[in-house]
Amino acid sequence: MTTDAQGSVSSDQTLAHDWSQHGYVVVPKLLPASTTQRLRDIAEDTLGQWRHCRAETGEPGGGDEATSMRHLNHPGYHRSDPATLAAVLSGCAHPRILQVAGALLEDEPLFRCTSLFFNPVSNSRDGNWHRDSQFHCPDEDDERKIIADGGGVGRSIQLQIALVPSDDVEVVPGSHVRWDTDAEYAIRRADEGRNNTSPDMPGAKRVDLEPGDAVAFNPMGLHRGRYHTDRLRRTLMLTYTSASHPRFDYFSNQPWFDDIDYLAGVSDATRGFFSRFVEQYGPQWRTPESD
Ligand SMILES: O=C(O)CCC(=O)C(=O)O
Ligand SMILES: [Fe+2]
Repeated sequence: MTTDAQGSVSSDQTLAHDWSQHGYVVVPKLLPASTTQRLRDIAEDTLGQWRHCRAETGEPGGGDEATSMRHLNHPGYHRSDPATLAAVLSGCAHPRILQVAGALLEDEPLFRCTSLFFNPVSNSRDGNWHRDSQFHCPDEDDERKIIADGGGVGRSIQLQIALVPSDDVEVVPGSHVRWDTDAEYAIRRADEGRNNTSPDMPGAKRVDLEPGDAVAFNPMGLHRGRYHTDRLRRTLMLTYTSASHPRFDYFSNQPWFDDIDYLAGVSDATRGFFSRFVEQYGPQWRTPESD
């Protein structure tokens, strides 16, 4: 990225253009090598803890086939070294990341959650082609409507940062703003998803990332991951919504932000960024129904 103001503005415009056109953008070298390495070390340690004891439940996080975990910023993973929590939170509020997220959303980015994708220990498999909309609206007509209304463009971004080299994500460029073609539908939804791991998705594009590179994709477009035991995967995913489209659910329900010391180790700018998250969702996680 260029550092002068004008260059930076025009590259952000290109990002925003590509995002609305293709539903995804790759940002090479989004994070410096030292930050990426630090986050990789923390992710490794957090994953080890999660396998043994998931901070949210006190139970083992997942078996050998697991491929993702959420909420790496839960304080339970950082009791022995609070500096690791500050590093994760500072990563989420990294100025360059917020600049990219703001350019894509064309709005103030609101924090949503942290996730880690990793290779399983057993059961290699290619992921299911999907649109995340199919999880929110099992009714196909509702889903069609969301996509026809613009695929939620500008509402949410999933920013995946490779902590080790990765070409595990595939997308179908442009699919975020239109319904499936017959061939796509036959893979994604037909026959109750029997063909949804097909390698023959037309127009599929595999995204190649080096450590510190990122891909942001619109989860309403067609996409999938890959989970092979022999391909090391450590991808940190930071999710943001547009501040005007908040969504309260498992991902944004993070009552630990109310702990008095939770933001103690971070800069004023990082604290300011998360204060908007707490303002938005705190009233909901403080009501008994959100448990
Ligand atoms: O990166 C992956 O493995 C899949 C991610 C995905 O489908 C999602 O976060 O919506
Ligand atoms: Fe997805």
